Amino acid sequence: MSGRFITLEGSEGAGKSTNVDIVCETLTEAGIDFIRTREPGGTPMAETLRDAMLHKWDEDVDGITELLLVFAARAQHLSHVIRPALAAGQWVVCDRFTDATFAYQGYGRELDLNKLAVLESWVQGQLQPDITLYLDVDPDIAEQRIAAREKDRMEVEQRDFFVRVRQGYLARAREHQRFEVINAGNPLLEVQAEVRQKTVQFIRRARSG
Ligand code: Z5A
Repeated sequence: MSGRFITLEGSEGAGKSTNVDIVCETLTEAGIDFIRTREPGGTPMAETLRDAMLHKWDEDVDGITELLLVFAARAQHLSHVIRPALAAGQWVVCDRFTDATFAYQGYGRELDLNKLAVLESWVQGQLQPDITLYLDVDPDIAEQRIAAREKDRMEVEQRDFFVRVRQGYLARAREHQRFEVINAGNPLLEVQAEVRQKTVQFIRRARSG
């Protein structure tokens, strides 16, 4: 069986970290050889670009700077980690990928979606995730969940920003059949059960096709 590319997406507070664990547990139980990685990041250099992007600078960070940092990190991640793993037949579980760029920089920062699409095609070529588990949650619920933790430069954005981010994800979900939208406003155990079920179904489809 060839490698498969699984991504998880969602706004902060959607429970992404918790549910990436569930996907990985399910793959392990199925005996699948996989790597777990994240964006921005995934290589030492890309992690440095992530730090630069999330750091609370004393100067305003231009939206275009933010966009290019994300794609610079992605180019490095793709060539050093994601493409080699897929070529070796491994599965890749990635915490966020380009759908996050459309949601945060495209819809959140209101940058030109056509320019994002050009960068996407330049950096990734034809490569797209095989399945994207999108954890959808109301921004007000998400805000309550992360209220106690220390916030990075993105997390301190206002509610309107996160409303647009959610609209962006839902627009991507309508456009791409690989999306599985999961109601992450439900209790954690229910969300985890659904993530497990979707992962099992995807493994079955991969094994039969
Ligand atoms: N970013 C970008 O702008 N452009 C891009 O192209 C990419 C990324 C790739 C870092 O991402 C930032 O980069 C992110 C988008 C931007 N910024 N923001 N904002 P990240 O993935 O590292 O950051 P994060 O969204 O903060 O991730 P996280 O911590 O992994 O996510 P989380 O959804 O908050 O997960 P959690 O820690 O599992 O859950 C939060 C809390 O909620 C925790 O206490 C859980 O126990 C609780 N929880 C989770 N699910 C539930 C349910 N169902 N019920 C009740 N409580 C729950």
